Amino acid sequence: MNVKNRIILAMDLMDLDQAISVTEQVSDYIDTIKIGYPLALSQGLSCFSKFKENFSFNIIADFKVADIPPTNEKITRVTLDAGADAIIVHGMVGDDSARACQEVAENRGKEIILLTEMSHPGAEKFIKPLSEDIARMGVELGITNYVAPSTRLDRLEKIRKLVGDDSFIISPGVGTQGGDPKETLKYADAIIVGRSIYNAKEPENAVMEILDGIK
Ligand code: FNU
Repeated sequence: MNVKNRIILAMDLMDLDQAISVTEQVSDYIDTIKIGYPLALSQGLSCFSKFKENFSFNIIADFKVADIPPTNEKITRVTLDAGADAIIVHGMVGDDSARACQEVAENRGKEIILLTEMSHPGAEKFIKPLSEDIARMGVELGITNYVAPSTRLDRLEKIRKLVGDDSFIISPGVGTQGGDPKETLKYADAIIVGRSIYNAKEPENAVMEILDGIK
């Protein structure tokens, strides 16, 4: 995975025109966008092709796929065939469910990204105690892309150690959730940033400030 300037834009605005307009304002600095349920459920999966038409960006579908293998297979197939280049998959549902997504992606020359530990406070209770095992499972499955939190750097560092330096870690929680871009990039390959960019008065300046900070 290659991410320009190590910043992934989390586009959770729910109006397509607004989402495209904000993305346009930062398109000199960004080439990877993460689209999740807020935009995809409001606008339909066709929003992937709309973004592809407007920008030559890589699209990560943040659908946190977490179902039985046959359902995971269908969700991954329809998402990747709609134009996403990669899909985020929950690790907590086990290796058979993750493998179902992995097979679909591999058949299409696309990628899955395994979610190990989430960034919000509630993740401490159930996901955090499991996240190291989830990372180990990912390594056993040969998965090379991971999501790990920027809000708990000790956990991000631990997950980096488990998945190895050759794996690609993308890290949400930067900015509004409290994570620091530069510190996060000591362990992650790219940061995921949403509200601090798309809610900024001047999204381009917000990106440039982050870029200054991570130099
Ligand atoms: P922002 N996201 C997250 N934490 O925040 N996919 C996770 O553990 C995770 C995510 C997403 O806070 C979240 O849904 F696995 O506005 C949102 O799209 O910068 C983005 O990352 C963070 O947005």
